[in-house]
Amino acid sequence: MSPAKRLRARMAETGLVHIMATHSPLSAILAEEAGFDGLWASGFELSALYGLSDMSLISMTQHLDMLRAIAGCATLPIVADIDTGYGNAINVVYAIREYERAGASAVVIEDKTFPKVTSLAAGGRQELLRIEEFQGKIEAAVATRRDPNFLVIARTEALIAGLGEADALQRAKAYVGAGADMILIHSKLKNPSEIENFSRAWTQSVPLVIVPNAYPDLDAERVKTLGNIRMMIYGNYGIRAATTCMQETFRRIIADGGVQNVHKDILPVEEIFRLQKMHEIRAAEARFLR
Ligand code: SPV
Ligand code: MG
Repeated sequence: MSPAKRLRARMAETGLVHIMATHSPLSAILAEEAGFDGLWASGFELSALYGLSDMSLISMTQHLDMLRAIAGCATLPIVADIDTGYGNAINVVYAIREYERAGASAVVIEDKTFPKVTSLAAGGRQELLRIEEFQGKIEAAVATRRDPNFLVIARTEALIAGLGEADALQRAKAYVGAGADMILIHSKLKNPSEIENFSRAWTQSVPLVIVPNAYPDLDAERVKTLGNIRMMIYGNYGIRAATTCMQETFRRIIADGGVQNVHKDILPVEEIFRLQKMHEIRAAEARFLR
C-alpha cells in the first residue's frame, strides 16, 4: 500500500490523524518513533533551520532535497507544505510532479500571493489570490498527480487576512469545486473560536485540516466534538522544542565554563548512535570489510 493510501486509510479508520512537523530526517525519525500518523514537511521549520524567515526565501529545490532525505529515513506519509506552489498554476504542475516523485503523499497549497509572509506574524502582509486563479492552481494539482490517493489540500488564509468567516467559507467551497480533497483552515487568534465556528458552519463533505499553533487549547478531544476535522498538523513544535533545548544547553555551557553539568541532562551519545542505525553499519562492516 502506498504511503498516500495508508494516510487515507488511517484517516478513515481513526477519524483524526496527527501529523508532526519535521525539519530534518532526525526529527522525522523521532516523530515516527513517538507514534504520529504522518509528517509535515513544514516551510516554517525548514526556514527556521536555515535561520531565515518563512517568507518564500527557501527554494523548492531546498525543500525537495530535505523532503527526499526525510522520505529516505522515515516510512510515515509526508504532507508537504508547498506554500503558494512556487508561482502560478504552471509552477504548480511542475511542483506536484516533483513532490510526488520525491515521496510526498499530500501537498498543502495556500491561497496567498507569492512571495508569502508567514501567517502568524503580527501585522504581516497577507494578500490573497483571486478565487478563480487559486482554483486554477488546485485544478492543476489534481490533474497532475499520478497516484489518485495523493491528497491535494487547499489552504485558505482568509481568516489570517482578516476577511472573516463568510469569505473563508466562500473560498473553501470554491476550492472544493476545483477538486480539493481537504480544506486547511488557519487562524492566528489566540483562542480557537474562529476555527470552531468555521467547522460548525462547514456543510461540505470534504473534511478539514487544522494547525493549532496559535490556539493550542484545541486538543484532539475537543476537535472530535466538532465533527468535520480529520487532520491535525502540529506546525512548529519540532523546531520550537529543539530550539528550547539547544538554547538552554548552550547558555548553561557558557555559564558553567564547560560541559561538566549539562552532559547529565541530555541524551547520551549511544542514543544518537541508535537513531543513526549504527548497528546496521557495524553488521555491514563485519560482513563486507576484509
Ligand atoms: C508551517 O509549519 O510552515 C505552516 C504552519 O505553514 S504556520 O507556520 O502556522 O503557518
Ligand atoms: Mg508553512
